[in-house]
Amino acid sequence: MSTTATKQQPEITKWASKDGEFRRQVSSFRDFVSRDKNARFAAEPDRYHLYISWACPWAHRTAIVRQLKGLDKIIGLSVVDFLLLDKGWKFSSSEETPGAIPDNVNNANYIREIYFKANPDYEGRFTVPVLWDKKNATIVSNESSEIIRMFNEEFNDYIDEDKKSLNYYPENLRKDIDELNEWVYDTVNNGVYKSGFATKQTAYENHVYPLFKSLDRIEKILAENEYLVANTFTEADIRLWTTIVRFDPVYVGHFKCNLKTIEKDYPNILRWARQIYQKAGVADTVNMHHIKHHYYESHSQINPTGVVPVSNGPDLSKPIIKS
Ligand SMILES: N[C@@H](CCC(=O)N[C@@H](CS)C(=O)NCC(=O)O)C(=O)O
Repeated sequence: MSTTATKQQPEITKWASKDGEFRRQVSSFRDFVSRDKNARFAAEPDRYHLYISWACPWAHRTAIVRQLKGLDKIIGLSVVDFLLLDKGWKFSSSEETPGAIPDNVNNANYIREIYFKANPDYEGRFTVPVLWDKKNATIVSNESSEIIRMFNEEFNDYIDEDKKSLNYYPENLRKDIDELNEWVYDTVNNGVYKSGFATKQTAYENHVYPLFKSLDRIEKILAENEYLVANTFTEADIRLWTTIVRFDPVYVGHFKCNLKTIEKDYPNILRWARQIYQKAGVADTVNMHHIKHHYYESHSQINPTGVVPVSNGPDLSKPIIKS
């Protein structure tokens, strides 16, 4: 057994604290890729590699921005198996698990090996996404909200001309985007997890009602606007969207977020979700098999039978009806 395997790590199977509340760990690698050529992590083509899970909503954000900005040509991608079991995220071949992409950079079998390569004393959780720097052989960042900001701007010298002007965090909208991100993160992106992983009734109810209050608030915004902030497609939309895509097929049932559904009760959120799904490249980042099988087969404390429901949620490829 390797030394890394004997380290004390938080148990993957235990999601909630004693009080029944789920608390997400703060990401620990927080460096930034910079367009400045002298920076430690300077932007360069074929230097950085992105590790994701198609199932994970946080990793999904990074896959979307990589695709929209045309960074797929200069930033490599590995995709873990959808099953998250005791040793954490694992790599599989695409024959074993269609949609998986093995690690051809570090040749790891598990994501944890990448964390230990970057820091042999690492004691946190082994989460995706991970942005890896091949030159320094280390992790730049494991925080999706910061990886999408790097992808948005720092690689512009190396991408196609038509993609350079795409800016999902424009200077003049930053304050409004930040403000919206804050409550959407707390009550929606993380709200579904806090509801679903709660192990006490009060903990669950403390999060499920605010979640739907926020969805109602979002529905109102989208009744009058095409996008969340200033009628402009921004990172605020991308960050919320990965949760909405998973909402009906997974969170309604698996996480007990069942006061309403997107398909039946939120026509404007549905219209907006279709609009984003139909942007070039975005549909390629949605792997509903990985999404459903991850949640329903990995969280045995919630779904011990591992049976996966049949519906994929609303058909997002349908023509958009504007109300
Ligand atoms: N703050 C992180 C959160 C990432 C995260 O929690 N990823 C989950 C998957 S959805 C994960 O990898 N969990 C594995 C674990 O906690 O063991 C981000 O936004 O990048």
